Amino acid sequence: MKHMNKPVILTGLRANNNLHIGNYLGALLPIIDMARKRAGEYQVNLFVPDLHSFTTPIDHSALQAAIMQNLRVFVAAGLPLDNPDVHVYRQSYIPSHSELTWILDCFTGMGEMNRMTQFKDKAGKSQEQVSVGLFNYPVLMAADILLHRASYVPVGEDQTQHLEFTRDIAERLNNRFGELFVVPKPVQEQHKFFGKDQGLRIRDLQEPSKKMSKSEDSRRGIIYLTDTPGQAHKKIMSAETDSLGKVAYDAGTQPGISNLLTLLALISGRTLDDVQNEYEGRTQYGPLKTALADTMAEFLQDFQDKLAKVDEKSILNKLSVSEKQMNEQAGQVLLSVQKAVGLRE
Ligand code: AQP
Repeated sequence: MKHMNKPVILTGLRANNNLHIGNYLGALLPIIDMARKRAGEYQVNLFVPDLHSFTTPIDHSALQAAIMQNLRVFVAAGLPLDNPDVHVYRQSYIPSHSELTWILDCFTGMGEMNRMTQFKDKAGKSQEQVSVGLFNYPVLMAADILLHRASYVPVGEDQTQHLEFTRDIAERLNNRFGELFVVPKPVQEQHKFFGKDQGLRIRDLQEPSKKMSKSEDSRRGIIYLTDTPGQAHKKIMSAETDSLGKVAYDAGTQPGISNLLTLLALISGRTLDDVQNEYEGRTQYGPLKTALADTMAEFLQDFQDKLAKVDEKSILNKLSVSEKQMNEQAGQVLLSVQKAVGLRE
């Protein structure tokens, strides 16, 4: 199979816990929007990075179910499985991901990985078991992107540094060995492509100074896609705000309120400007919370109705086609790298 010539948009979501609204808005919605609206112009790869799933400790007996749940979420969120330009796969079913990671590892400096702030954050949280896998995972992420020649990678703001690293390592090997990799677009260009000014960071509702995160304990601060509409409503109504008593968008001084404005805009499909015009300057926070809580409850009801109707058989069929195609496509890139570094004739 020849390389497909369409630019590739790619993203993945770990199956290590229930997905939350930050995962949905930061990574899933942008790629699914592209898959639905601009089908034909791009190749769209949405995958489950199952090898990434246990960089932090998990219940391994639940991994298979979590992988299938992620795939069902992709479909409920609108991924068009019948589009031949859309590919859905599990990372560990494409062994080239692991092989390229090893090769890239040997061209990556310890210092580079040491600078990754996400590692520092996560290692700080799970002191007891910080694995080499967690330290190394940006390299696996780079392999995920480079093997499929992806130009656009919708991810949340927390992954920006890893994307920069992917560009660096791709350029490093291209400079040394010739044009092996498509270098993903610079981050600002990516934001523009997905219609944003900057990377998205949805914040924890209880601790708005932090990002909403799957592995946080503060379950009251996280809206899971599997929360009942009633649970989500309650969480939003009890979201932490501030005592300034005036609605304004300023993530520095009013992170809680800014988070609610951002969520309302994204969930209702309105622009942030529009939502700001409606709420800024108001002295009560209740109406903003109620509007978001109602909109979120409606969104979750609709999403979960769709999730209940997802047909697993169509997912399994798609996986078997995509995994075969992606093994061929990724295998070609891996072979060119193996030749460049002297592993193959
Ligand atoms: N709060 C967030 N706001 C916007 N985007 C976010 N993402 C994660 N949190 C937010 C994006 O979702 C994708 C999922 O990546 P992942 O499954 O590899 O998980 P992660 O990056 O480790 O983040 P999580 O889901 O919150 O898990 P933990 O608890 O491990 O930190 C990525 O594109 C990410 O940017």
